[in-house]
Amino acid sequence: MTEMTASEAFVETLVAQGVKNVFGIVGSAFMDALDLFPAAGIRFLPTVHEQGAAHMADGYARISGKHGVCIGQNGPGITNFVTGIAAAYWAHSPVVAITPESGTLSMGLGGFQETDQLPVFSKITKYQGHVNHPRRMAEITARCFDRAMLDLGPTQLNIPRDYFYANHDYDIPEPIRIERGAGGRASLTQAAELLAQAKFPVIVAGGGVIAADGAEACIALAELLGAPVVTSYLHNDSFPASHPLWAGSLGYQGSKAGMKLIARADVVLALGTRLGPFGTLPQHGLDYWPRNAKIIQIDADPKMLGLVKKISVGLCGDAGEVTEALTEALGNRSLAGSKSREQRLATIRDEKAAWEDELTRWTQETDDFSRDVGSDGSRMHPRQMLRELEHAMPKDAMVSTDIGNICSVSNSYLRFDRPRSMLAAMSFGNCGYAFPVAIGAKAAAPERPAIAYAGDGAWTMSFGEILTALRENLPVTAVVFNNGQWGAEKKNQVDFYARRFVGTDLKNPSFAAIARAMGAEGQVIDRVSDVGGALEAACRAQRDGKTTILEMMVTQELGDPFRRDALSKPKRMLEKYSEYTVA
Ligand SMILES: Cc1ncc(C[n+]2csc(CCOP(=O)(O)OP(=O)(O)O)c2C)c(N)n1
Ligand SMILES: [Mg+2]
Repeated sequence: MTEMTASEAFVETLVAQGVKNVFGIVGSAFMDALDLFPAAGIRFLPTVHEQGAAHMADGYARISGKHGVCIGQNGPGITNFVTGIAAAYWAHSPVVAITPESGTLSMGLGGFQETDQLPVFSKITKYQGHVNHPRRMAEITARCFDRAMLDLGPTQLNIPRDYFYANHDYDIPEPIRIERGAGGRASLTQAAELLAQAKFPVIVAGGGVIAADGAEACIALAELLGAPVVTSYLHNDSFPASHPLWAGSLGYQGSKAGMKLIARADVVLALGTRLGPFGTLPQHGLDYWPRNAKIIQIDADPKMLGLVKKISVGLCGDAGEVTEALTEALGNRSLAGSKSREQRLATIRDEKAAWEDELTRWTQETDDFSRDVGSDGSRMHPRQMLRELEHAMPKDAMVSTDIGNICSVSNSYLRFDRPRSMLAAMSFGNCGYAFPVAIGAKAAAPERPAIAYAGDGAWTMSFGEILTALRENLPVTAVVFNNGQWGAEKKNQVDFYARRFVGTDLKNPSFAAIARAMGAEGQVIDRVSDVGGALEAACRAQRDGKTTILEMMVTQELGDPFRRDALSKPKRMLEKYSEYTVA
């Protein structure tokens, strides 16, 4: 035990947990601790908005595999975190949100910047630590960091602001990191048995493979089985796209090849994925989920096992270690799928070739609305632009994607060879996600190009963070799809509301000019032939510290909608609304 102030105990615990970067906006509530950050070797990265800080912490965590940390002023600074923390929750990011609170002596009196901060985060955190006595500062701080890693998700560290000022004897806890292990023995044997009997095994590689650094193990097992590997929704980086067994991603705007292959599976090995409902919905008119297949599911969180899809065997463990154990267990068994291995490899090749061919020919959308609005010759067809971006993408790029129609269509064109490369808004699906996340990613890996894809609507929610990229020397590239509309939502009005557009048209300024005015590089691109070169140049410019906004002028055509499953044809009962149906 050493006598120190609570601020010192807090900062020393951060140091013990390996914290090097903290995102946030300055506030009196934690200034006594903030004052020590430089001496403790912790960089404070001021952002434009606390939502941006939470997203940056998320991007930082997902790229580095370490904690992402954000902090803000009690009350409004903390409520500004909410969307970012909710997104991190569904991305399984070990983010620690440090939330200084009103002082204990005024709490409940409705003083200044007061709100009850624990209920706000209760459903979007894995653990909430409340420092209920200054003497517990180090203990509870450490627990929030330990639990974020243990449960892989955000935790909240709530600290009454007056508690920074005490002094006591403190022990700074060592971080607790547990080995998750390879799951139960009996279940492993059962799983190995099912895989050995499988005639057409298919692997779904999810975020758990990335979190466990289990990509190599996944490749080894896939090769042993001769099994195609599909990646789970928006985890396109969980299996290398250049590998012959890669079959692309499931879910919205995913790979038809992957969907057709998994439809044929008799055994599915779901590795580190909760098989989320949105990520397994029918797509491209394909209801591909193999209802009669045996499903083996592996997840670090036992509560995910069998939650969404019916399973035959559930294994709670580390996706990498379970996979290694399965490979070992299968090493000395004969595999029923061996006989058809060559045939299966040929099927994988054929399905992939057919899908690539279809993507190459799919240069524009062909529904009536897209035909009506897609012929503006001064603008690019989104799919052609996305294909060019794909071809020009640097090998080591980190790409974050927002929520929107074009960002979603990009799913088919985003391929990666290394894990920790794709950062999408995942199942929380908030607009305004991608750009701050790319800045956080850059802080974690300054040597890699960081690229954000964002629609124009989402961009206007987030472009203020250009200032953070510039001020903190975290150069990134934003690719902004300027189609003058909240396209993804407009698509619903096209399909269900007879093109009655309410609130979906956007009148835009020049985003490139705004970027330049803010001190970044800004470029307008309206020819497909310029796309690849512009992306390459912008990524190169990151090495010279330059942040570039590429404003892509695209037509208003729209790909398939997000939620065909969730909308119904409008029904009207009142006479005055009788015309408000589908034409
Ligand atoms: C914070 C937030 N607000 C609203 C929505 C609903 N929403 C989903 S997609 C979308 C439109 C996105 O438009 P844009 O960013 O311009 O991309 P586009 O669809 O035009 O490609 C909206 C408003 C959301 N997902 N998140
Ligand atoms: Mg748009």
